[in-house]
Amino acid sequence: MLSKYKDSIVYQIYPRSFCDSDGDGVGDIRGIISKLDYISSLGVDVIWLSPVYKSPNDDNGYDISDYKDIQPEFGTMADFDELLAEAKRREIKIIMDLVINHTSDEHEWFRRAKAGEEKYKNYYIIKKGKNGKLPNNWGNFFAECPWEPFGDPANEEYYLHLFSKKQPDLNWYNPEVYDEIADIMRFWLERGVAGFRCDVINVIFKESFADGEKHLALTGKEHYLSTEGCHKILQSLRRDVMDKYEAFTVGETVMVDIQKAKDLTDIERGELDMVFAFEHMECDQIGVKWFKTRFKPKKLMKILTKWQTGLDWNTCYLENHDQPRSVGRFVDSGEHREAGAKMLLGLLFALRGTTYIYQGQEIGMTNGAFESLDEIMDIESHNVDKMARTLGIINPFRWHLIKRTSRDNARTPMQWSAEDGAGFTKGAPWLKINPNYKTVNVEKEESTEDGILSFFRRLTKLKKSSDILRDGSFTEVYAGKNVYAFSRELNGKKLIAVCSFSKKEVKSPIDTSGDIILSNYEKRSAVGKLRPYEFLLIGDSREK
Ligand code: ISL
Repeated sequence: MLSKYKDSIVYQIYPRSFCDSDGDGVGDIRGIISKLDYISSLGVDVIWLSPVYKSPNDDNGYDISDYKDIQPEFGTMADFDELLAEAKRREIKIIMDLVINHTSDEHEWFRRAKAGEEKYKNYYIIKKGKNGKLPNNWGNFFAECPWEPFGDPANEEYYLHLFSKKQPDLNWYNPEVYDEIADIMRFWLERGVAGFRCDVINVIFKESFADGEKHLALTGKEHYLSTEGCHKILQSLRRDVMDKYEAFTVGETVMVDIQKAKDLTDIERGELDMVFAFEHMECDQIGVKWFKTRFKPKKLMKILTKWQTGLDWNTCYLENHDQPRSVGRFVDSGEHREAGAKMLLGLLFALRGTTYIYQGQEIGMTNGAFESLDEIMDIESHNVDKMARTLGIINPFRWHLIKRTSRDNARTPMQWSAEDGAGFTKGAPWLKINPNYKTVNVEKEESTEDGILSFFRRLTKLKKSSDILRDGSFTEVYAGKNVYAFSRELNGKKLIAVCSFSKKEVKSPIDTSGDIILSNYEKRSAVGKLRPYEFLLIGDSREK
């Protein structure tokens, strides 16, 4: 299965922030259609669409109230069908986000459960408290208690929500839940969707509801991370649904190690095509993701090498809608933004695996320029603020923590041009546009021959045409304080990627004298030197 999508380059769209066609300040499907030529010009061939289903929007669409309908702000089912058809015309496939750990509390199933229908109560995880105590001591992903009273408090019943209160977890012990979800998947595959990015898929099956070992966050996780029950469900979904449509699946798998990732993608077992692992995204955190530490490039290199050598096929990504932007996080967003953004893109494409790009990454967009919590919409950030308050963390520190980690950093509207509204909207944007849109935007990049965008296009072309980049093995050549170098090798031919993470010129620890296949600087550097954030892809002349 893997081979079919292995060579794809995937572009993630966060519909709310991509392009607003009707001036209501919210991106929509017609906006996406209007940008398909642009997307096609990037050289990508799959779009991963974050949720567009009907939703009360507590978690921007990851709380679904109707899996078979489109969020009215985003358009209609007819718009969606047109998007599929127009994408197909350009040979672009679309994968949807499949959120099946939980629904919205406004989904009909949950409403009927609340109204007392036993059938639907059994769709969710509802447990009795014990003598005024909660059913267990678990934690939750959004920094709150995962148990919320279900119905009359006197009954001492609680429903489980690993995310927000408005995202009750589904009961995957119930075969009817399985049938409903399989039916929803068929519904979209029949329409022409190519597959799914499966949201937090490795937490769906809770093996036990016993108290968990105490952790700083997510106490109880050992009872639901990548359980045997989850493997079984994935195998059945593949057999009953996915294989029938030759559909593609990439799982968002939180806290997986290499062995778990191998199990989840093992061809014999037949579960997922590939997984998003998070270890490299955790290289600049202490314990939980809201507590950041100084970024040390060597730590990132170590994790990348570990996964490149440990797992045969990785998903290569540095950004998505849940993570701060890579520019500003792994490289400086100031003077050397352009060189840094290009180096990170070069690194991504040179790694072995399927490349995933998040909207705006191709022009080096930076973190949101938020000034206070009032400007942040993300529910997770607001919950973290509450939690930090209860821990007695005072304000300049709370804001510092949220400003750096908020998911809204990556959700600011796409910067298309320097005109008002950044070419994203003619109305009032739902989230503050980064004021740097005047200088960081697609239109400007299009008019610059050697900008980030043209570098990106060269990379997609190269990745598609180079067998070594697509299939070659990975070997680390050097991983120092600021310089990462690795080779890709196939049939005796070799390419070496050199990435400098330093904003100053440094001595090159490795020989860079071979043929330069691609670089983020116009001219060759002086022998033995690497300029700020220099990226080099070198062909080994001895192998030629
Ligand atoms: O901590 C994380 C990874 O280690 C998270 O960023 C994690 O990816 C996330 O909490 C799970 O994300 C997904 O499910 C959420 C939704 O809010 C996110 O946007 C989605 O990507 C609940 O559906």
